[in-house]
Parts: sequence; C-alpha cells; structure tokens
Amino acid sequence: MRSEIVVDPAPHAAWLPDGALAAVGRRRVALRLPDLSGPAQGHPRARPDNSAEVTSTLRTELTRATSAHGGAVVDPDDSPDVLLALVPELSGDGFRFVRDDGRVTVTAATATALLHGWFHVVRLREAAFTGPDAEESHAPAFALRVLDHWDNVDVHPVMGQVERGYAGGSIFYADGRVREDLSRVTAYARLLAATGVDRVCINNVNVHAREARLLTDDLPDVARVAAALRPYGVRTHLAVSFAAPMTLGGLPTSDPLDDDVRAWWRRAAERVWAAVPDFGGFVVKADSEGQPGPFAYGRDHADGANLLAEAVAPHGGVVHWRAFVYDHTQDWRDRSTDRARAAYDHFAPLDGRFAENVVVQVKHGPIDFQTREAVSPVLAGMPSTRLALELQVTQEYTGQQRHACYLAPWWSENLGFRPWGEDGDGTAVRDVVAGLGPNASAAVASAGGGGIAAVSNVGDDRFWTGHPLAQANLYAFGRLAWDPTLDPTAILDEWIGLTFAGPDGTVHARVREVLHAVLDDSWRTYESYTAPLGVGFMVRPGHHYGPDVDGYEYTPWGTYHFADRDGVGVDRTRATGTGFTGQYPAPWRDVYEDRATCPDELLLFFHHVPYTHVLRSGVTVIQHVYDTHFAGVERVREMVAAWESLAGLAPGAVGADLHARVRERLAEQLRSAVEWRDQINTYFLRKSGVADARGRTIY
Ligand code: GCV
Repeated sequence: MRSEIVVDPAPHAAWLPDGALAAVGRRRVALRLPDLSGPAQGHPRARPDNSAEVTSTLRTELTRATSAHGGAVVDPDDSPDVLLALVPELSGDGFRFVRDDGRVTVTAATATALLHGWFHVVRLREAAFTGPDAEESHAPAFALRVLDHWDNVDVHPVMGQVERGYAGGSIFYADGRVREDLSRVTAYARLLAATGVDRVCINNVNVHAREARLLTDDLPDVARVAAALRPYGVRTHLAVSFAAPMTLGGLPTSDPLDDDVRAWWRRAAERVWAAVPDFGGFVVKADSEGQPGPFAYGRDHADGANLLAEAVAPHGGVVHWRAFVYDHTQDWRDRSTDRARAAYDHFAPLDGRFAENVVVQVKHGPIDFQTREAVSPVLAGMPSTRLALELQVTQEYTGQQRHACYLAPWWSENLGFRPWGEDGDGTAVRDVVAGLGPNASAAVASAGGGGIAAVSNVGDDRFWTGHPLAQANLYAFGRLAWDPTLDPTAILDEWIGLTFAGPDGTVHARVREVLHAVLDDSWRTYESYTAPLGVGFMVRPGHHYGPDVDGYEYTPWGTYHFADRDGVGVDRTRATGTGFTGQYPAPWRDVYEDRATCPDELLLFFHHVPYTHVLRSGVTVIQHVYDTHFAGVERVREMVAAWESLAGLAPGAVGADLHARVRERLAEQLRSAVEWRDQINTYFLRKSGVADARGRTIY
C-alpha cells in the first residue's frame, strides 16, 4: 500500500459499497405496491411523500443490489426471500419487519418509510435472514431529523465555500451558483436515507447577500436541489435572513409586527411551496453574531419566529429558530456577563409564546459545540416549546477532520443526560426533544417535540468528509437521529461492517479490530490532549485549529478560562460566580454548585479552583492536566501504529487511497497532539510553578 496509490476519481461509496448489499443482493426480492393510479382510492397516506419518485428509487435499489450479487427481482407472489410491501392502510413513519423461517417481509405506510425498511435489511446484512423468527416495529424517535449545511453559494472571503467545512467545496454550489450536475446530491440523499435523516437545510445560517437570494431569484435552482434529494425521501429546507423583506423586498422595515412585512413573508412562502411542493421550512439565526433579527425593532425572538411560522403554516412548514444567541461584543473585563447564561436568559422567559410550527433549536451545550461542556439548561427550561437538539458533525472544535474523533459517545452522553437527575422518572434529553419531557404541553407532545439537527461534515471531497473515518460521525448522527438509545460502539461496528464490506459482504477481522482501536475512544483521547476538565476554547482564534491557551482570553467573545498563578476555571456558581448553576433544575443546580460534587470533567466549566485542588479522581488539577496531555499523545501514537498494521493486508481489505489518506491525517493528528501537549503543559507549568510529579519534559 505504500507505493503507486491510484486515486479513484469517483466519490467514495461510504457505507453503501456494493459489498454492503451482498446479503440482500444474493436473494430473490420483491416489491408490492398498491395501485396508485387514479384518485387516492381510500389510501390518503399513499401519496404525501412523493411516492412516485421514492417507489421508483425502491425499484432501482432492488435491481442494483440483485444484479450486483446474482439475486433476482421477482413477483411478490413468487415466494420472495425479501418482500417489501407498501400498505397505505398502515400509519406512521416507521416500518414493520417480520422474519419467518428465514424470509423477510417489510411493510410500511409510505414509500419513504419502506425505503428506510429496505436499508434496515441492508444494514443487518446476513443477520437479516439468519436470526430466529421475529416481528418488530421500527419508528424514528424524532419526527424531524435534519442536517444543516453551512454552505455558501459564493466563496466567502474568510469562511470559504463551506463555513467550518473541512471536506473541500460544497456538493450544492460551485462558481457562485447551484451546480449543474447534482448527482452527488442524490448520492448523498441515498447515504442519508440509509441512516434515517430525512431533511437537509442547504445553505449557511449566516445568510449573506448572495445566499439570501435562494429564497427568491434562485428558486428554480433550489427546486433542482430538492428534486435531487427527493428520490430518497429527503426534504429541502432553506436558511433565511430576517432582513429579507428589506434586502430582497425593498420594504423600509423587517419589523415582525408590521403588516407589510407579514404579507411579504406570506408571499415568499407561497412562491417557495409553488416551486417545491414538499419543501420543509426555514432555519433562522437571528440576533446572533451579527445576523439581523427582531431586536432591532424592540421585538423578541417569539415575535420573530412567529412571523415566519405564520407564513409557512398554510403549507405545513416548520421554522427552526436557533437559540444560539449571546453577546459577541462583550468586554472581557466584565465579569458579570456569562455567555453560558445567554440562551436560557433570552429564551426560557418566552416559553409558551412560540407558534406550534416553531422549533427552537438548541446547541447541546451552553457555549458552542466544545469537546466537553455541560448540557444546555434550555433543554429543561421550555416545556411548552418544541425543542430540537443541535449537534455539530463537522469537527470545528474537535480536530477539523484532520484528527480522528468519533463523536457518537459524546452525542450519546448529551442525548442520555437526565436534566432532572438520575433518581427521577428517567426522562432524558432525548425524551424532551421527542416531546416527552415532564410538563410538556399538549401541543409539544402531539407534535412529537422538535427532534434533532446537526451541522453536516460533508463536502465535495472524494471521501465526502476529508478524513475518511469522519464518515463514521455522519453515519452515527443519522442512526442516533432515528434511535437515540443506540450504543455508539455498536453503531461504529455497523458502520465498519458496511463501509469495509468486501465484494462478498464480509469485513477482514483485523480491519474491524483496528477501526475499533482507532475510533472507539478517540473523542476522549482528543479531550485528553486538548481541553482539560471542561475548560474549553483554548484554540487559535478565528479558524479554531490547534492550541492557543490565551487566544480568546482578552477578546469580546465571552469564552474565557481565567487562568492565573493560583488557579483556573470559570466560577459559574450562585454563591460567588455568574449564577449559571441556577438555570438547572434540581439536583444539577446543587451538584454543579458544589466543587465536591461537581463531576471532574466539568469542574473548570463551573468553578475557578486552585491548581492544587484535589479532584474526585484523587489527583490534583495540575497533575491531571499534565497526566492527560502526556497520555493523550501516547494514545495517538497507538492509533498511528494500529493503522500502520493494516498496511500489509491484502489489497482491497482497506482501499489503498483510503489507507493513505488516513495515514496522512493521523500523522497530522500526532504532530498536533504533541503541539497541544507541549503548549498546554508549558503554559500551566509557567502559570502555576508546580512541577510535574513524574518529572517529564515540559518546556
Ligand atoms: C455559522 C460558531 C461557529 C460559526 C457558526 C456559529 C453558529 O460560532 O464558529 O462559524 O456560524 O457557531 O452556530 O451559528
């Protein structure tokens, strides 16, 4: 694998190589569809999801799998091994899976649900047929499962084509417009359908002048993108600018209570749905990091969100309104302002005021997608609002797809966090965003909450995600969006089984072992050589790659660690700090308040402590910093060695170009980890004057 690597120009097959289809593709498969010609014929649910496009996709998928592996598409009455049946009399977005004596039947109410059922069978591979007889119902935990793209139409002078994108250009845009060839977009929709994601917002939430026009002049192009996503049941959303009535409509105001503004948005929505009948809705970042919003008119976020909600409601659309609102022009000398408090302070008082088709989209943590931070208290503070959890698949703060960092364990911790404590009824964040939180209003419960959203990590790179192993994050997000209780290691195993399937559908045992060795704990490894004990944001300003301990310390961004000669961390207690702990319900408001009970991994997020403070683990803060940074680098060395051990395997066990790309990324990860270790350790040695108890080299 070391010499003459031939790079295949075609996009990598990710988790759907032909080999992944071997088990179904070897068999006799059939599709049973009701007669949908003519009027609805008493099957009102047979049509809402563009069943014509998706059923045609199903036919293509069956043919593709069987022709690659020697099976056949047969008549549904000819005793197929796999029968997919669209049964409009059923209901819901899920599917039924029945295995009877090795034969599989999947039934669903809609073509999209049936497609998800097909990919379920694909994912199970041979196990779909070999297990004991079974009758199972599968349904997505969340009604809305969205990937947000921070893609710009124009290349932005600072942020580039894809803001926080680490995988080349955009799959949607090139040369300042929507691409002519959108086949890559359809291939993307296929990958998403195989995980469970069913909606994509196709442009950046920072809506610049060019991107704003997607809503108006560029609608025909948006319709082309929607047509490229639709065959796989994926619906299109747009991020819109709150100032659009002025910038696009020529009105003198964007005041949400102004009648002309309301009429403008209603007309805009009518035009969008006329062009894209299955359009999903709008995503809005308002009054945040310079984006326009309702504050300019003395209005609040509920006024702003409800304005758009009213416009999209007649079309069944939703508004994802982001809660990422804070003061980014803070004076670092001002110790009373705490960015962590901002989202709750702005949004919790508005609970109950948002329209039923508004989803307030909340970043998992109160700061900004850090490697480690507390879970946002907003998620426990708005029972009468549909809330969505927002995650970041693109690795802005977690190694930018140069570092292998499998994030599913981190997302899983957030989804499984119990805002009302371990002793309560067990309600977790995943329940809240499914509309099942305590005191959820009837409207929130009946809508099934607001679901889940994440920033995509995909670009026009051959491997989709720059770092080939970052594909696992995209896959895992989709699987957790469907079922947030899945075990991250099991998801990874599933991803390996599909992605590295050879032509016969099997994976080389050593490949599986090495991928687990590299990825299973990679998020904790990344945490260990970067951000100790929840401190966060010690990154280089602007691009956010690599260490710069004081990079943000004296800036307006509100992201400080307050290290001095005596100690480090942010005092967010009620007793002596910013009072942020008070935004949590019991027991967390007290658990976090007290250093003695605060979990070690969040200690510096909640407390300013002396370097000699002894952690619950028994070591001092300063020794923990040294130990984890040394250990983290050693873990990366092991990852490099594990990956190298694959080099001698038979060609094809891992593609040569994939192996080479990962090798190159791991080399950078090791270089960067050493840099992190040495800068962090040196900084804290110089600040504290406390030597490493084990006498290792610090500069
Ligand atoms: C799209 C962070 C990122 C920004 C991003 C912002 C957001 O601050 O650095 O690039 O802007 O989050 O989530 O809106």
